[in-house]
Amino acid sequence: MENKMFCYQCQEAAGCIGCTQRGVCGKSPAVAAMQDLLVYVTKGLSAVTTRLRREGTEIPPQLNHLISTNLFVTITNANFDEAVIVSRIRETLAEKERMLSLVKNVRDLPEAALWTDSEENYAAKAVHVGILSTKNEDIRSLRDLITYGLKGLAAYSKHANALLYDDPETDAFLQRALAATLDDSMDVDALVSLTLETGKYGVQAMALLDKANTDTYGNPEITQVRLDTENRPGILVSGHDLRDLEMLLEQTQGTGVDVYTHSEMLPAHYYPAFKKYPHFIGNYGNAWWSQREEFERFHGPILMTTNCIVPPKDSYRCRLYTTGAAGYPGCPHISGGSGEYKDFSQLIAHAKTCPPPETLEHGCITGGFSHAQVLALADQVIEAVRSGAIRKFVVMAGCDGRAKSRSYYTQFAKELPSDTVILTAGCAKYRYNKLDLGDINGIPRILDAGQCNDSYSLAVIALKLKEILGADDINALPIVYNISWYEQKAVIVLLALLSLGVKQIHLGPTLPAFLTPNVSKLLVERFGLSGIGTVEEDLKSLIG
Ligand code: FSO
Ligand code: SF4
Repeated sequence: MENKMFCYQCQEAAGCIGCTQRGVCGKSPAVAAMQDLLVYVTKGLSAVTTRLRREGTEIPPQLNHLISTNLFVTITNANFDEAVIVSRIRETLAEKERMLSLVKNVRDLPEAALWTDSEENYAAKAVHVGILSTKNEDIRSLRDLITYGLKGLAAYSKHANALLYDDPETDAFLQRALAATLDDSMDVDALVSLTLETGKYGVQAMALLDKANTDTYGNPEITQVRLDTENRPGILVSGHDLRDLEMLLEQTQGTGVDVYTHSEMLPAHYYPAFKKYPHFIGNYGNAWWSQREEFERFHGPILMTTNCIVPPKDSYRCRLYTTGAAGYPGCPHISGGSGEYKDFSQLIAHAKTCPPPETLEHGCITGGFSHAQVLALADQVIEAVRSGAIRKFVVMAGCDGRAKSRSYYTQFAKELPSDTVILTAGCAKYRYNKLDLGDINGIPRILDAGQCNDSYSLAVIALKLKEILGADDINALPIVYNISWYEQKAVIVLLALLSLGVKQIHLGPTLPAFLTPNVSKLLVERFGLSGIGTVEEDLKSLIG
């Protein structure tokens, strides 16, 4: 087995260049190779489905789901289980062969659409289909920017699919764009257009998920979430999948087992539908990267519904369960596809044998400021803007991460002038959501809209403000953007904002390693995208 790897898809890529030995995330070269091959065969299948659509053949929803889930599996910190990835490659190749037999004209299909082989040759093939197989650096950079944006888009589609919401138009785009990254006739200009189109469909995917979540669970509302614990055994739910949480809450009712959220699951508390469960206690811990200490002290089973998994310590490895696109070798996986019932009885029985969680914190945090809630307060908000009580909104959405340099965001939040309000979404919030920044005429200075996909809510709020204030340009609003990123869902959020015309976004703590100087220059010139500087410099340039 070839032991080299190259991965640069997340913000923690080694040396801001790429991981070549073992991922900073813990990904092994063997898993990296199988992820590369899974992306390759998924692109091949997408080239086939795209050709079939052109020929008038309908693509079944299960195939769209297979493609989205494949991409989700390869997102940073989602799935470390080589056997699972290999079985997905096998299934994808089988589906691809079946679909290929329906194609009337196979001329000019890319090699990935035609390749198939047996499992013993996967490793040898993977060596030739990784990131570095595209030789021109700028083309590679744009292909990867699109591919990573599509991974984020696929993740959001999969969550919507879990609630039985589908958008065949977005699926068709995703597959067409994946196929286009194999197309050598796509030059820099064509790939730049496709990048923006990816952002446009990113907005559409986030809108679909917003609709799925709010139709199913109601509109998030202002909520105080407990940070302490009860004296009963508990299950901790992490990741982003609300449907998984719902099934677990149903099944734990009356069992004496409590349920707590972790990291990106915190916003579940804001939905009316989850408030009816008295055993849904509160939020435990912080952003994904501090899980090794926090999971140890939780004492009960932990359910990872998506990323971000950190390779577990032995002390709690047997308590870590995965489901959906998430996976970790040796940790039990709860099966069940979109729309299927998942049986969590194993976790519940396990929880009953565990001591209650150790309390990490006391008090509450407030959240639930999604678009419907903010629009319900529109009069109050507009009055505060018109009177000058609110000078600026600062969008600080995105992800958190391990890097020490991310203390910048805590400092930035602390030093923002008292007439500014932070709009946040995603796990980035944990850098400042427990600070007491007070309020402006009753409007809290930190408004948490929800998970990273709820950045869509922030865009809806911006567009509504534009309408009410009669601004002719989204960039004329008193809103500035200081976004932090980590993995590929943040890439689709960024592309979505660019496609909505947002300019002068600050992105940190470092710019993506997959942007070449030429592609960075292009983003700077066209969109005014920039990295971060010191807190003082950025306060000056963003707030004035
Ligand atoms: Fe964070 Fe992880 Fe939501 Fe990401 S928990 S880093 S952008 O998966 O998806 O914000
Ligand atoms: Fe490295 Fe990030 Fe890739 Fe993991 S996902 S191997 S940390 S670049």
